[in-house]
Amino acid sequence: MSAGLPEINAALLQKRIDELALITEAPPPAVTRVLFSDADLRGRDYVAGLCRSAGLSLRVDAVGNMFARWAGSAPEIPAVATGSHTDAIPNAGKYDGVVGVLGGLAAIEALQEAGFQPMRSIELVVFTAEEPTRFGIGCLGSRMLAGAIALEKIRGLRDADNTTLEALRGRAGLDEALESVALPEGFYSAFVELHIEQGPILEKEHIPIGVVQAIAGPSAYRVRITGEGGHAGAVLMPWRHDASLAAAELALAVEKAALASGSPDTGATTGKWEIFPNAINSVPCEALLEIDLRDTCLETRERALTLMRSASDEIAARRGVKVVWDEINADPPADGDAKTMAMAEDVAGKLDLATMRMVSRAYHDSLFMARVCPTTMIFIPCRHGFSHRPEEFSDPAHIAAGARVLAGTLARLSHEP
Ligand code: HGY
Ligand code: MN
Ligand code: MN
Repeated sequence: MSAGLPEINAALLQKRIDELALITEAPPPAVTRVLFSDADLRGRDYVAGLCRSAGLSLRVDAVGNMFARWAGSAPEIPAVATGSHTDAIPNAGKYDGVVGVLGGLAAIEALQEAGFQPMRSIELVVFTAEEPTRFGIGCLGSRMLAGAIALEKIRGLRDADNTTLEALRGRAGLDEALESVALPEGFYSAFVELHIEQGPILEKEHIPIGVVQAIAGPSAYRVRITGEGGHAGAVLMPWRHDASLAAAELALAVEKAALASGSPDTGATTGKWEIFPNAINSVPCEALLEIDLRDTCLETRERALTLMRSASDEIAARRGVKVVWDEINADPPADGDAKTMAMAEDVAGKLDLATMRMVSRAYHDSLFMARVCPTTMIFIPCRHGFSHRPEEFSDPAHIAAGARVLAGTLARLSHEP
């Protein structure tokens, strides 16, 4: 073990990433595993099987978060946790989330094989629904673990087919009370998540390890625009109240507001559009938009939102349409824990791996785990920064290096008093 740190079985880790990628609703190389879909459930089973073979004890909570624990010599004190997610948005890649789950397992197995004996137990967490695809809200599982969402809001969640979370989790055989999900105070002593950067910086700088000092705070809004429909020929242009054109103007205003926020970290996307009746010869009477707005700074995020809302009011008045905004979620940013960041940097240094401190503009389960315990993330490069697309790629050597730094960090944290 050079630098006293175990080697990762990089080939086995890559093989598992490739195997999990074939459990998908979409034709490979795309990966799609939406919460509680057949692929999502099979993906969870695949990971659970690997965890059992590694001798970890498994627990699944009422909303599907999965916990695989390696008992330490002091099982009664708070454990150290790592993990990420295996769900994937439509037409995604095979590394987002998966690197943190399978890389976390590989780190535990490497420590086991090296004869390491943890004092604090080490627990791998597979968070349910990090992606917002099913219900429009991200980090559902980690949000609930942190007690960061009201249970009546959870019970009110419905997907596009009007299916409730309750019905879906019941079908997945999860019938414990939702009240049992939130973790008790002090349940974990620290959390470290391994993840691809989902941006181009590490690759550009030729740096193999990023240590995340801040995670952008996400917010999401559902906007319903109601105009007047009618015949595409008979309704003359000056008489129209076309909901889709109001939506188009609003989407451009969303982009303009993000660019005018005063912060380079403001990101705004109108990623979901539905037009009704969506017929070529009918003036659209309704438009439903979902807007994703995020920033590392709450103040500039709020500034962008204020600009969007005033543009929305102006468009509604000028076009004679009704615009209703519903907030889906609005979460504060999170900071990386200084001690845990320094520990990960020290481990990387012992492995002669250069590091850089980073901001994550993608959100992660770490955003909510930071409310539960000291948290940081370890980033690895991904090619051209591509993510949330089938071309997503991370070099097996980078994945193994990230898992090795994670193994060393978990080992240190497990012996922290
Ligand atoms: O959208 C995000 O930042 C994450 O990938 N769910
Ligand atoms: Mn993602
Ligand atoms: Mn992710």
